[in-house]
Amino acid sequence: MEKVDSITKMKPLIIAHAEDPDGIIARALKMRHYSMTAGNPDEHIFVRYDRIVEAFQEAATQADRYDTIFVGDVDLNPKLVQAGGSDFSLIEKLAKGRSMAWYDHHSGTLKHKEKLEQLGINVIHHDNYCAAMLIDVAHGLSERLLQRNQDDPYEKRLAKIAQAHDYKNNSSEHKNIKIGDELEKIISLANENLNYGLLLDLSCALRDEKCLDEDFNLLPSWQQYATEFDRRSGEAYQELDNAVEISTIEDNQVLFGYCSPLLSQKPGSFYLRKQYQDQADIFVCLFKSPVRNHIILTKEKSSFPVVPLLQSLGGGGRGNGGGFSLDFDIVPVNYTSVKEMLLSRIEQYSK
Ligand SMILES: [Mn+2]
Repeated sequence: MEKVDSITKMKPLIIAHAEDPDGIIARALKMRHYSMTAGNPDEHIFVRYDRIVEAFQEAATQADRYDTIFVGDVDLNPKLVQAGGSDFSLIEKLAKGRSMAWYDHHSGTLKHKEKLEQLGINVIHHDNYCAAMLIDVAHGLSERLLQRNQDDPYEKRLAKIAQAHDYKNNSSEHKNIKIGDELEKIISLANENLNYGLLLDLSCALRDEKCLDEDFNLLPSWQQYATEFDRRSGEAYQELDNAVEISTIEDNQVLFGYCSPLLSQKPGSFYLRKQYQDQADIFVCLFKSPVRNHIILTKEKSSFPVVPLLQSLGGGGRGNGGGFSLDFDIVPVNYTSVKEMLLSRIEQYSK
């Protein structure tokens, strides 16, 4: 037993966002750096925003077996701050007596940077660089300090894919964005039914260079998932189009869509913003069960305070969008009341 424990202690516990390429690539980069060979599920916490507190509680139960914890691409939102009874108590429990680093680009993490640092957490935050890029830069720096100046082109490319995908706009079509879109199809398919095993397999395949070929196209064993997404997504996008409703609040046109969990989180919401950019200013994408985190985006140059609005709902984000969670499923019988609640909140923040 003791021997197993001492081996385990050398590996970090990785807590990273589970719902987009940045979070998955951030995990793969950490796994590569620490030569985490086996895909041991105990070493991995996959964070969905609608289950963020549960994810960090699970991390706290595992934490005794680790002396190092990494958090990647997770917004320290009000729900997470308040988890554990009093403000920061769950985070404090995780950080106590361990080395902990938090790589991120979200507003909530920046807002609480000082508090995290007081708890001994090393916060690596930048508004303009995604978590995977921050991790890649940090790894490059530590390699140089050890005078092992070996830039790894594969890792650099993965970080660039995450970066391009996370900062894409409606009009760009860079190859790295397209690769990110393909990865996102697999990630969305996995999240549709909380398939954390598939997310771990994907992270391991990215670590092992077994997901993409030398031109960074998906290898057949992974392409099959993207193909399945494509086969089913047409109907889901059509269903989303059929549900679109637009309301006027103050000077803003507010669009609502009711979306299949297959298109969680960015595929559905980004589709609405792109498809209806001439008809609305604010885009609310509400998801069907089991997804309980819902996305609100604004137009790219909008001055509407979308992140503060989301934070008032316990959620958060960065730039022109983010999400908030409800502790119940949105179903046809409560859809209208959720919509009314959001419209009144949007009205408050429009003034
Ligand atoms: Mn992310």
